[in-house]
Amino acid sequence: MNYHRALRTVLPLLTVGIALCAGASTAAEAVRQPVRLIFDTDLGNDVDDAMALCMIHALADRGECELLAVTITKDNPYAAPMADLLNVFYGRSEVPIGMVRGGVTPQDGRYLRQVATAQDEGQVRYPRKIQTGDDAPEAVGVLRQVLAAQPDGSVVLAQVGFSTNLARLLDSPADDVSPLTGRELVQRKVRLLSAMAGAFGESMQGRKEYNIVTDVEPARKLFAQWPTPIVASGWEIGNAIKHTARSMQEDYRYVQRHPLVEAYDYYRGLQNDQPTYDLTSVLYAVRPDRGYFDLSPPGRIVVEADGTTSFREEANGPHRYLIVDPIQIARVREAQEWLCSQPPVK
Ligand SMILES: [Ca+2]
Repeated sequence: MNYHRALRTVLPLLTVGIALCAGASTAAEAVRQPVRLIFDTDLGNDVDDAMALCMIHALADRGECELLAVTITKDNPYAAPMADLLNVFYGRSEVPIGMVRGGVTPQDGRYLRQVATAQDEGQVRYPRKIQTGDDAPEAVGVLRQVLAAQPDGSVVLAQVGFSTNLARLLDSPADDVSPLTGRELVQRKVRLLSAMAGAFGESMQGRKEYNIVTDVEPARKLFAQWPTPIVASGWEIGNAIKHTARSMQEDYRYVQRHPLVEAYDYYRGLQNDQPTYDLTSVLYAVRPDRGYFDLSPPGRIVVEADGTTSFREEANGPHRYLIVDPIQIARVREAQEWLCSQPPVK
């Protein structure tokens, strides 16, 4: 083969190669973009919401996600202050916080008031901007405002409490913030809903999962009408992956007092392991392709009137649920413990 013939043979291959490389690097750039994340939580009913929020801040410090807003479905005056003091602790006091009005579970729970009002020598132990839930704007308005400002198809929502806020968002009409209805806004802006909700698999049949059964009608609406893919982390996932007491005892020594350790101690006790329901939804939302979880086939999750959840396979169905094997359980536990206990960059 003479030189020119060789060149004629090689050049198209080179061109294809360069194009492939360019494509690959564009894809890699896209992967490196932080996940635009909204965290919707019933913070205060269990301590895993607080753990999940700490994990989000660690992932944000690593450039893996951007926390756009925290919206709250627990209607207690100390829930928003708790979210705020964690945001301040991790150097993100600017994150908008939206509060449900007329929501469920108004009771204090075991740690919100204690951590929010803790004092040292007459000074509040964990500074915050929000003194009570009334200081925070209503959640649906916050969701509409934040979503309207984001690029199309870019937002991931992690819902780890009740479906109150997101069901109301679907019903929200066009307003000054956006000419789109809530449903249209979600369809336009949201890429994925990662939800801690339900219980799946044969051994879970008939189980009424807390996030669903505590506010069942919004949950029924959400799973019937939400216009983007949903990946659910069922009760069985977080229950199988226990955060160890040892991590809470040993991994937070970078600071004298840590609001998460205090909350954990009030809620669970530092001698006890803790299921990681909400953490798994956040981990999947930000790192969906790291092999931490397997996914069910596509299908449809249906919430029954009694709060049980069922799943039926359906080609191109919009819903899936997480599955873990023993090796994944160990990997996820380790990742979650490191992320939760990662010192703030601020
Ligand atoms: Ca929760």
